[in-house]
Amino acid sequence: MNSFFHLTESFSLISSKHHGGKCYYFSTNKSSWTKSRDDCRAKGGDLVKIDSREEQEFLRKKVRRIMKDHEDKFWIGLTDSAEQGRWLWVDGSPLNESLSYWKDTEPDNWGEDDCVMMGDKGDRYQKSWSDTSCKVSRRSICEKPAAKGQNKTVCVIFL
Ligand SMILES: [Ca+2]
Ligand SMILES: [Ca+2]
Repeated sequence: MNSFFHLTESFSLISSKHHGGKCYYFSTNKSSWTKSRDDCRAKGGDLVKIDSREEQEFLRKKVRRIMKDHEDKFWIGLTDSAEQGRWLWVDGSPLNESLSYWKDTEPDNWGEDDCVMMGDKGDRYQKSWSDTSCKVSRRSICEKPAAKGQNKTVCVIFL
């Protein structure tokens, strides 16, 4: 795939003055959290930041469909590597507690887990995040704002 975003399903883009559209790339290869982030940035995006319940639901359902097995989870752009327990998104903003979707026993910092992955094949509920070692190779979700004229993208507008 040469293009950043390849078409895996179609979404209708609806213009809105107040909400920007977002495009996502779900990687097929697996890398560490840092390498995954570098790869997203090299493509003009970054690891995904989840800003709303709608976005969490969209991503959770999408990931559940494309996970190959229960361990096939995806990196998102959230880490506490700078300071234990202080969760920051890749843009430097702190995690909003009301928009946190940790699984029930997470985050547990087990083995000094500092990076966040999402995905649960069997989960019918909203919570799907876990902290885990940043060094493990996983698939990842890149995000960038929707641009005009992008046709072959996985883009969605949250109204
Ligand atoms: Ca940690
Ligand atoms: Ca954990």
